[in-house]
Amino acid sequence: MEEKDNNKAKPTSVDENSKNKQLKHFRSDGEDQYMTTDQGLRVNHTDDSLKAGQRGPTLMEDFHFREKMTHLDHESIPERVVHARGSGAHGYFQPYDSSLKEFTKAKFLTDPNTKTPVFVRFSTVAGSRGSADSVRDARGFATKFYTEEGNYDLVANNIPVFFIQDGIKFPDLVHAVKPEPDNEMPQASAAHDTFWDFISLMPESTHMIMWLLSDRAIPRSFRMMDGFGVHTFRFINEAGKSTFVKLHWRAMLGAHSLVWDEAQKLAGKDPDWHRRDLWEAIEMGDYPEYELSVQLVPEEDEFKYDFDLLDATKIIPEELVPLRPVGKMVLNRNPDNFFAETEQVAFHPGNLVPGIDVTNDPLLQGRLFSYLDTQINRFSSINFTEVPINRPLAPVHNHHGAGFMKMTIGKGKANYWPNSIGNGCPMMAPENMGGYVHHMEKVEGHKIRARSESFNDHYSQPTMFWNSLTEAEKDHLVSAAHFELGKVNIKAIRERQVANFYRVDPQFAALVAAGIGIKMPIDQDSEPTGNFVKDAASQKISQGKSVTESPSISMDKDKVEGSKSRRVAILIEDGFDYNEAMQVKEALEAAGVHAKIVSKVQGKRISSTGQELEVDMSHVTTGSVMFDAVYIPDGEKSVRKMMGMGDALHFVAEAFKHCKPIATSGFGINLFERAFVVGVNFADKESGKVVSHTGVITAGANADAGEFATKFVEAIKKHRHWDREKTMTPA
Ligand code: HDE
Repeated sequence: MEEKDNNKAKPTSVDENSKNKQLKHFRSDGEDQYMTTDQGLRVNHTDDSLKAGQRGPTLMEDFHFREKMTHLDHESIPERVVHARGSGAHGYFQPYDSSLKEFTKAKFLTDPNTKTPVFVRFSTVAGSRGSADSVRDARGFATKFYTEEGNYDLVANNIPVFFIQDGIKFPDLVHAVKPEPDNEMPQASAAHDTFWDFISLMPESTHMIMWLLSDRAIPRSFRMMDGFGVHTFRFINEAGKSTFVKLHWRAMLGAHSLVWDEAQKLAGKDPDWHRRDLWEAIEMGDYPEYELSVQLVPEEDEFKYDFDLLDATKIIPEELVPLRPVGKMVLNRNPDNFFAETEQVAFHPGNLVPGIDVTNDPLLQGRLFSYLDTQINRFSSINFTEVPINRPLAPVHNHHGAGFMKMTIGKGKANYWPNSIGNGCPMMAPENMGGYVHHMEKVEGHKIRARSESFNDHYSQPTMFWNSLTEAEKDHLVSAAHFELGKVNIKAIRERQVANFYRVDPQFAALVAAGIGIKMPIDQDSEPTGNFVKDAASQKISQGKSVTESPSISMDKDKVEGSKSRRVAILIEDGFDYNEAMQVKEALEAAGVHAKIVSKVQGKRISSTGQELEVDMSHVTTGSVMFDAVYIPDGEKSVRKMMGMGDALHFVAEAFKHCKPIATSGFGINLFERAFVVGVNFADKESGKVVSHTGVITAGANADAGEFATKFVEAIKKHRHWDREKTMTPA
């Protein structure tokens, strides 16, 4: 067929607002409008059904009642089989420069003048739609880029490796981690027998398990976690040259975590913790930002490493291939409607644009089938791509047929290719007109159901992971293992997992064993399961490059410090020191910190000098776990009241236990003492000194409030003060 060159065939131009403008056509807010039926008929009465007599039965002919009720009855769709619990936001992505052109022809990655609209959905993996946000789990971090060349989806997680190496094991993994089939327990938790039974029989999961037991699996906020494409993909440049690539999001606020005790309490105090944090941050203008960076590996280096680039249980340590920054994503708009946008958004790692292609990673290959398939289950229709949030900005023309809820009205007779009746349209796009051409790769081999031996080393990288952590991070990981395996009833499973950990590091295994009733030494004879095959690739890989430690793995060593958008509770009762409280509050706000006044009950509190201050939250509605730091202003009467108040003492003791910055001055130091703030140097109560020790800031009654506030902000910037864990007595 002859190609047609007309204006319609030109690529759409996309800017930051393009998706918003497209969505505008679908929005309806009902403001100043009459209520109508779905047929547009104005409704005159919606409080009573149509009856045969005032006390008579409802009539079948009440079309308004039937329509209203039927809608409610059909208001749900199947939740995602995994990643059911999620939260979304709109924003844009912009590359820093065009330097990536050398490697990829993807325009949205190489044109610094284009802000490509994005929609991001963050999620947990195991829990149902209504489960708590703060559970221990990997987090999904899926981004849809509405590029001028079509939608590109980067469907990532906040952990750079995965449990399994081949997609065919995914159903087993998901069954094992989900609530057990007989009693549907536990919800949103991997701490149960079936999960650890499977994991302990799957040595390839060991690396992911190390990450899952680490603080990465309990992020402080979606805004404070990194994202990883996990698989090795390919970039393709204009000349058709391929380069292997790993894609990473780095949170500009740094990656920070909760502590486990806090995470569990948050699940009760505020199950929407991450969702609320994301929503409020965007509403307040604290837009979450992430830097996209890549690790590039030339094709010639495919076999240079001692792991296989196609094995999704391995990272490429940054020490071997450094991160190269590409651009920045900003999330600046909350959705208008959760269901229409966040629930209906449908991602697929196979949504690619020219310049990006997949590899033979067998996990990725499995995903390429699953995502489209699962959307058809969720939407009961192949036409989910026409739902506003999923529509590309690039025009869509093809001969796809009908199906449930077809929105587009295809014109003309020719719904097949080739055709002459429709002038050969829509036509094929040559590569230089944006037509997607798959990278040509030579593939040869026996048809075989097996795993390459180059995937066979399950322990070197978990050992590297362990070696890379700080002492505090190691402690947290061991405690996490005590919790997760402590909930496993069958001792043989616990033993088997300890045996796996022994291969990672004998000392680590011993620390875990000591907390879960397993005696060391354990039997070391069991061989990893799996069906491994030696192939050419594995022969070459065994000579490769590796590192035994990768500091960038550690959140603590790689810490980005900052106070912006942190939350501080200011605890007061009547008689607080107004001047000091206001000075500190202003200093906090100047540092981008959000301060909330917390008191026993809501209403106004009166200071020692007669000023009134409105309370934001009462003790029953909040808790220390909902804040990053706590401050108690001086004021003898206020402090004395709190010293006799369990809620206030618990607030301070718990924040201290969770290694958060806590600050007080003058008489407030008495409160700290009563709240068992121990192992810490305090300022002399009557002095003019400020003392900052392990994130506990105390000031004498005559100290300078400015200096006090500055030291407090410095401590907040550090996030958590893990050094405190060694000295304190738990509250
Ligand atoms: Fe997914 N995954 N996955 N996954 N995944 C889904 O698709 C699947 C994997 C990820 O916010 C499902 O629409 C298979 C790795 C995210 O809507 C499903 C395999 C990574 C989301 C599915 C994997 C992910 C999903 C469920 C192994 C990180 C949420 C609902 C072969 C790189 C997207 C849906 C959203 C969702 C399949 C492994 C990330 C069933 C078969 C590795 C962020 O299709």
